[in-house]
Amino acid sequence: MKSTKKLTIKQTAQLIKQCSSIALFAHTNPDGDTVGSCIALAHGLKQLGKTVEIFCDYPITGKLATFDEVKLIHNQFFGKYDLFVAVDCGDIFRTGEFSGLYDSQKETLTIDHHGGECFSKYNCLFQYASTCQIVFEILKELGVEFNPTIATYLYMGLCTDTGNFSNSNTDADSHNMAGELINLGADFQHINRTFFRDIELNELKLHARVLSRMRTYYDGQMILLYVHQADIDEFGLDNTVTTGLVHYANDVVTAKVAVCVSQDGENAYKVSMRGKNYNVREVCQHFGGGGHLMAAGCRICGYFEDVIEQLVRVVGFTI
Ligand SMILES: [Mn+2]
Repeated sequence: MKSTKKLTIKQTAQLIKQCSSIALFAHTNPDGDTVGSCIALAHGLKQLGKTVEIFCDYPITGKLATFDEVKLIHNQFFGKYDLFVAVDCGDIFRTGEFSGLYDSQKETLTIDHHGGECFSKYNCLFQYASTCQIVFEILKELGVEFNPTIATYLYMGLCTDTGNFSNSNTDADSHNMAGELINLGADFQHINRTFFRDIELNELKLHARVLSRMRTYYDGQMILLYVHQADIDEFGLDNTVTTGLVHYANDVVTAKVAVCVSQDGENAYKVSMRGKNYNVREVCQHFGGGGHLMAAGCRICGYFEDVIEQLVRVVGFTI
């Protein structure tokens, strides 16, 4: 068993100060928080004269790929570093293909907000809404001079991990940090538009189709949307487009349980559920899935109409 240590922000800054070359690892299947945190950190640390490289085992695609600085992120590992940092990773497997490499290093540091285990030698863990909030404090402690680029990438993580300041993890701290970042020149309008408004025409067409055939049960307390593979193929999209569809259903005033069923192979369906004062985890556990009380998922095999019927019946036990 390796010895692990939890660090304060001050201790983390001291550790970083002692290192001249640093490798940052964004998590696999990267999101705005891991990418924003890594890029902001890299900028700040380079300012202090350090050699910094960012690695991610996964290609950066979609909206994240529209940002110039993501070109700084490498897919293949190279070089020698004094410190290896896992950014926004709740466990070592989030470093993906780099987990073996990471685990074999002596000097490792996790910077994360998921409330996970200490898997590095040093662990800077705080239960904030985003890792970017921890990075902001570390950079302040290091005396980094903030510029609009650093502020914009920190805002990217803050804004995406809080669901544009609407998820339950949003608090006064996240709003205060947003204010500070805007004062530092963060381009918050560009971030908001890119992540929360911009949509491809064909994706919107898919949404229109999915919404037009919405099904409702139990006097509108259960709202169900579904996507077939053929719909996705017809519009030339990939399967990531189904993420977020469930919110449409959840936004219906009468909805207690929102369901999005999307095809995931032949006779197999991925089910994403949201609840409003309704335990959707219990429903998903019934089908071998899991998640949070109000946001859960599962995978069900069978013919489409049978899958729907089972879902409606199981929700019927508790609604
Ligand atoms: Mn995060």
